[in-house]
Amino acid sequence: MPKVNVTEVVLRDGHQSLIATRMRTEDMLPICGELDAAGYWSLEVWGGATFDACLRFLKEDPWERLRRLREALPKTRLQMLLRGQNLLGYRHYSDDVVEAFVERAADNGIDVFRIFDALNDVRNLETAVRAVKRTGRHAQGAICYTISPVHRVEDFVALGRTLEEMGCDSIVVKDMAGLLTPAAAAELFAGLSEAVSVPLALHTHDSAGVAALCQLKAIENGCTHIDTAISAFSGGASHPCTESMVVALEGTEHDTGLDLERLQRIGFYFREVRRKYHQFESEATGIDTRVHTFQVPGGMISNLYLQLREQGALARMNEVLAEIPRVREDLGFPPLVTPTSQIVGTQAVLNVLTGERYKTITNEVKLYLKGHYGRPPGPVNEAVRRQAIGSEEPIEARPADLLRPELERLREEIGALAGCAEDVLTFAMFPDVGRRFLEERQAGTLTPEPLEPPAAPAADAGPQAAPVAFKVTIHGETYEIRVTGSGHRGQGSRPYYLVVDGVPEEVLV
Ligand code: PYR
Repeated sequence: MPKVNVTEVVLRDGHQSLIATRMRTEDMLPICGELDAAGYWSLEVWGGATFDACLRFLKEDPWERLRRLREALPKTRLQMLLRGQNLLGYRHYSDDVVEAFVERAADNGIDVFRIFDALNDVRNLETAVRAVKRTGRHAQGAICYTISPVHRVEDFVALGRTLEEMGCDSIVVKDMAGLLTPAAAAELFAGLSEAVSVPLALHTHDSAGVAALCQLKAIENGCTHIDTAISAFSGGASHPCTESMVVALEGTEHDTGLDLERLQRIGFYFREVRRKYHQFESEATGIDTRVHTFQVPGGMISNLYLQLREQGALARMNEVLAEIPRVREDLGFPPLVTPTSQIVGTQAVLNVLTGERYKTITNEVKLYLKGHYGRPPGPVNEAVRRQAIGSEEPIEARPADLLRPELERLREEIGALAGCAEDVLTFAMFPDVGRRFLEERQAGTLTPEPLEPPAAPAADAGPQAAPVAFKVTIHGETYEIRVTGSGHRGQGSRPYYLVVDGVPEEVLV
């Protein structure tokens, strides 16, 4: 038995973090034979943003994707990321929708449900965990890791104990922003492994470039399951590299037991796949330690970048980054993950662009302050709360207790467009996008967003194919280079005249 079990995330979080969740099923299926034979503990293949991206951009039925992956991956556990009572959407759904969703996901092929709540409010996990246990599948409870004056190691350890008491089969530390440091990982896992007896996993992003070090320290302190992404989709906003972790642990008491050569073949396959999606490459692909300055996850920085660019306000980026921790503090230090990252990020943008903090307050911030997302981790700013919701008292109840069963109404509303229970759930989670998808499917007009022609692989460039524009990274700095002179590759030391950041330079090749 391998001492450290590996969950491969390339088919979910790897491409969600690096190419805006755009990988199509057609690029997953050809490599499934190798993935299935690799001996992974599980493959994360579904959930998170993949469901939305399938409907909105790829025009694929996410349920059909799951069934096809299940068929192509008969031996390996299939895993999904579930946003607790938010399922795969951005608001709370009623319990009957959560129960039906879990039941259908299990029936279509999910073995392991990783369940988190952005506020670590366990009341938002209860229904999903119970529903998973009813199906007999593996319920993995998540601790959303963050740093703040109200998040102490002992609180995370206590949360771990609660998750175990709720019946979770394992517990994952979900470091979605890549905020862990090796020392913090060691302390946290030492505490958790003393407090609970279920297996412990670590999911961390490499935004600051220290994720592999964190995994090693976690493993040395009782973590037995790690999430990694195959090389082509690893690093930066994504995860530690699978092959590297296998090499690092090989021959030690923590050996993963995975076959490196097979992983290398898988890595090369995905290298080619990634080229196809070059138009979606995130701004936050590389290492960015600003996550430790602003506690802003890499994916959120790239979203903000796009939002501000669209509004011609890119120059305000640093002000927005500085505003995010202030809004977060006003809201009682929520961990930044879906949906709180969107709630805090949008309010921070408004606070900066309107020129006055909280002049305009989003509906989501109002709902948050009314308690409809759950209990904030720390005290909220009373003045902001008054400004947002006046004298209204926040609710004390579990938010979903205020929601009436809605499945029957949704079934009636979508009517004949839904061919099965799965279609009703698609509509339940995404009323607009889901309905449009079902209508287009019925009309036979589903058309995926177009892909730009692939970037030519280096091997395709023949000896005469001198590039006219390319990027060069020197000591970590990337230069846009345009060739302005003449010359042919392979002709000894003829000079190329390059423009490096606007300055022509002569280089010998
Ligand atoms: C998601 O909710 O999609 C994350 O990856 C956290």
